[in-house]
Amino acid sequence: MPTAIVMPALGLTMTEGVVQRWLKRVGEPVALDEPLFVVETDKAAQEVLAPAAGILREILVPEGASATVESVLAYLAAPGDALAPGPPSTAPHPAAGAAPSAAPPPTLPPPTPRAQPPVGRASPPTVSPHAAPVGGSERERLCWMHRAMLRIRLFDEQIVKLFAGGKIAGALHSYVGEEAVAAGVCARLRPDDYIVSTHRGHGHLLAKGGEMRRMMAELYGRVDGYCRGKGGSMHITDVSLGILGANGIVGAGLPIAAGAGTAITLQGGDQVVACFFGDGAANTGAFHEALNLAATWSLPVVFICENNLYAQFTPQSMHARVADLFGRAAGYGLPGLSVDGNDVLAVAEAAEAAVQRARAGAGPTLIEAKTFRWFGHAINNPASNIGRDEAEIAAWKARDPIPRFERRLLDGAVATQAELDATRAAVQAELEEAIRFAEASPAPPPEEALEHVYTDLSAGARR
Ligand SMILES: Cc1ncc(C[n+]2csc(CCOP(=O)(O)OP(=O)(O)O)c2C)c(N)n1
Ligand SMILES: [Mg+2]
Repeated sequence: MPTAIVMPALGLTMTEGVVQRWLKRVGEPVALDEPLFVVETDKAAQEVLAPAAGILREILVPEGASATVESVLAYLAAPGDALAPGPPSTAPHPAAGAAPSAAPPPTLPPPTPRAQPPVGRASPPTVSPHAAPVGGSERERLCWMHRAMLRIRLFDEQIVKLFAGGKIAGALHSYVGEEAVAAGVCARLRPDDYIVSTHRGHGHLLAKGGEMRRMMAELYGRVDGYCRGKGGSMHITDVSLGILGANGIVGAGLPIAAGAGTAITLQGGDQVVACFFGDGAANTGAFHEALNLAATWSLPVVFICENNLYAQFTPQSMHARVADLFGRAAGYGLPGLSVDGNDVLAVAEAAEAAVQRARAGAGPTLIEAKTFRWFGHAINNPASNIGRDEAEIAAWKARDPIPRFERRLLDGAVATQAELDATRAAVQAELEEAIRFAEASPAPPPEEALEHVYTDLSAGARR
């Protein structure tokens, strides 16, 4: 059976696009996920990947012509089928004419396995050199996790010093101690998967493949920052990396993750949304609504509760009757589990199963990662360090996820001490370059202050 290649929807508002260029000629072999053609919309030009391997058999829409979303542009013949005579089947693509409606339906169709990427799937967003390797060897993946944790740790320790030295200002919530959660989860995500983050957003961003230099420039409030210096760590966003935003409103990320999961489902995509939030957020109404919706509609979301035992200054025993928050999943009919959030391998293993489940259309999972933050709630609020239990902090520092993992890498002969040292030195060099980059970047002009507040969805909105 030939595979129909259709015009993909590259955005929620896209109705048609122009085939700017075919990257293969009729008769040429095409590999799965190989760039096949370039689509131009009113916003950008984007490569589209082949949804299957085969031979490009027929092009129906020539270069320069436009076509509506979901209309058939070409056919790919299966490799063994390539020379079979006769026209390809003219049966419409299953999704043709079934463009998603603007409002979500009351119920979504039952989950369908998503092992095959949808026809016409757009190419993934930017693939960062810092993102977790897709494929590759197990050693590569383990070394990536080590490097990812070090990038977060060194960056975070540095920004605490920069804040103390008056170089950066504003709200600053340290993620030191919790690195294994971001690194373990992001180790199992693809570049085109999404994350939704919290007020400790810089750690998640770095783990998803963000650049230190642009994150640093953001904290310096400079134009080369991810949000042109106007977001800080608490609102950091880069959609091209799949980072749908950090959020200063506790719990507010969960419905955004459910919304993104709904969009993926309606568009027939196979991406997954990883939603990070804290133990405090697990007490908000948004947590319960999002879990219920995601379970009911089998949305491709992995909920990761970073249980660092405190919500701001309040210990968990004072804000919840239960010690294990993952048990709340049962109330909504999704699997819940708890992992040692200071063990990056345990986190990655739990994430792997949850991501696979979500990608296969089987629905969401709640992972509770028990961990601890070494600093008080907010660096900009020194009072948040007062009255902390020093013995408790020392006990958690003894379980520091980074030396623990380094020991495992050494014991398992995955890396030598010299290699671990080299990684640390490379991360340190990246950090120093990031500071130079941020300090050289100009401040945004004052007249930009009200720009980028709204999207341009309506004509009257300010861009
Ligand atoms: C809706 C809302 N309520 C209260 C706050 C004030 N606040 C900021 S962080 C925080 C605690 C969050 O705790 P948790 O979810 O456990 O995240 P953690 O800081 O431990 O990472 C609170 C109450 C807020 N930002 N938003
Ligand atoms: Mg907490």
